Amino acid sequence: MTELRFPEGFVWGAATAAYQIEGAVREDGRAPSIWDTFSRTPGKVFQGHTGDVACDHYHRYAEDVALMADLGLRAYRFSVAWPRIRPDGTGPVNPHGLDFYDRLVDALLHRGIDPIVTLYHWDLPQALEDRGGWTVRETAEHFADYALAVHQRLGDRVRTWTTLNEPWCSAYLGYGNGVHAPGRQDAGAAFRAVHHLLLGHGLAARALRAAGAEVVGITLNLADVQPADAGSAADAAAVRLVDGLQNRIFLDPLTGAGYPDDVLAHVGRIVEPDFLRDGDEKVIAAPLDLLGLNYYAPTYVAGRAGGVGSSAYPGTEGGVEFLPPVGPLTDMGWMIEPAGLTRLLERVAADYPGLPLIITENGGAFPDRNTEGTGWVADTDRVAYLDGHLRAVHEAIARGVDLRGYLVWSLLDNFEWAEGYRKRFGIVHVDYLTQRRTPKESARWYQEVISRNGL
Ligand code: PNW
Repeated sequence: MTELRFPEGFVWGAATAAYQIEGAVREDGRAPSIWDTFSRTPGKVFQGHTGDVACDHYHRYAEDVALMADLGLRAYRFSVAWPRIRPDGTGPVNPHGLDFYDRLVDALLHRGIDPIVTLYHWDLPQALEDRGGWTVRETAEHFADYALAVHQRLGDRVRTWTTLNEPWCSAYLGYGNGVHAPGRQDAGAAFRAVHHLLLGHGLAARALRAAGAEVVGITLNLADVQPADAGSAADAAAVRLVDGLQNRIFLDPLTGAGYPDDVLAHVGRIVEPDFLRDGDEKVIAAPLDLLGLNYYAPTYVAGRAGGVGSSAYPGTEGGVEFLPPVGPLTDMGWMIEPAGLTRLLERVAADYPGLPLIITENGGAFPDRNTEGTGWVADTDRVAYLDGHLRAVHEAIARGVDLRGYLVWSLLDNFEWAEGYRKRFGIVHVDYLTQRRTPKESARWYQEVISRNGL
């Protein structure tokens, strides 16, 4: 294969999220989040798994940072647990919660690893959910207050701040179909949540900027939506609807264009949009320095009367058919299609020009082999997945997309939300009985990619 080199200064890193790795859910003043509550609710998470211990990263962060340094990571994306910082959501800031991230940031900087902070990766304080969660406006205001508290402590050392991770998941899976915490099943609530998440982003972005944050961004899980039949008008209409619900509903208001008319009309058929207020769109359009994209798999749809639709896309029932994924698939049952990443990057760059992009998550769940005794974890499938997607990334850059970096999901095997620990995304294997970390073949491969700045 021809050698592919990446641009000078391309950011190579890995990503994680607080609830998925930290454990220590009752330590140093942390209060429950919606994921503590949800994971304790029978039937919600595979075999009742919880994040109580997870990778015990809260206690083993120093070892984990050493591992990152060994792999040569230039950047590490982690999330701050809101319930550690403001345990009851509205009361005083908990300095002990901030202490942990203080230590983590220092450890990263000591190793020359650039910290990329995510302020919200789904662990809303339960106390705020009890007051209505993301369906109420106050949560957006509390989020901005919390963001500022974190910035006050870490802002002298952290350059890059992202507000939300994947608000699509928080809103549609958390409030729409209930597959994620808080497990509500109400399409109207999902759209309320979309708006308040965006508003929270805007308020926090403004506050962070005013406090001197250098780079302010957000991470979205945009979809590469493709028609079953490229010549079909019905399929094109289905693509437009799903694209509206997953991509344009976030991208358009974030970039100053406001909510698209077709999306507003669709939402208006499901819920009275009394939560939209004058001036909100201006807040949401706070200047962005960076847009993080998470990409795993493409979405193929057809427009079909009576199509079953998807509970994850309110209002698609009866008109849209989501095509079953076709192989090869990951352990999540997600299609492996690197070309979708190139298409997505080119589309975002074309329709929302001038916005620097970074891949904040990409990776695959695969079963590991040969973990016994040898100290070697063979994950050839993951190496192939990452290699294919990095080639796709390189192609997008070659076509002119302003892509600044790539963060693999994930550094460690971890708590994969409703799937619990049975799905492994890590480039480093975690033995949950001993908490032993073993870099997989993919970690060694990635180390090589980073050191050569290329494939
Ligand atoms: C993302 N979907 O979640 C999250 O940001 C990570 O925390 C997670 O571990 C990773 O991707 C792998 O799942 C998603 O149903 C969860 O489309 C579900 C979906 C997409 C992303």
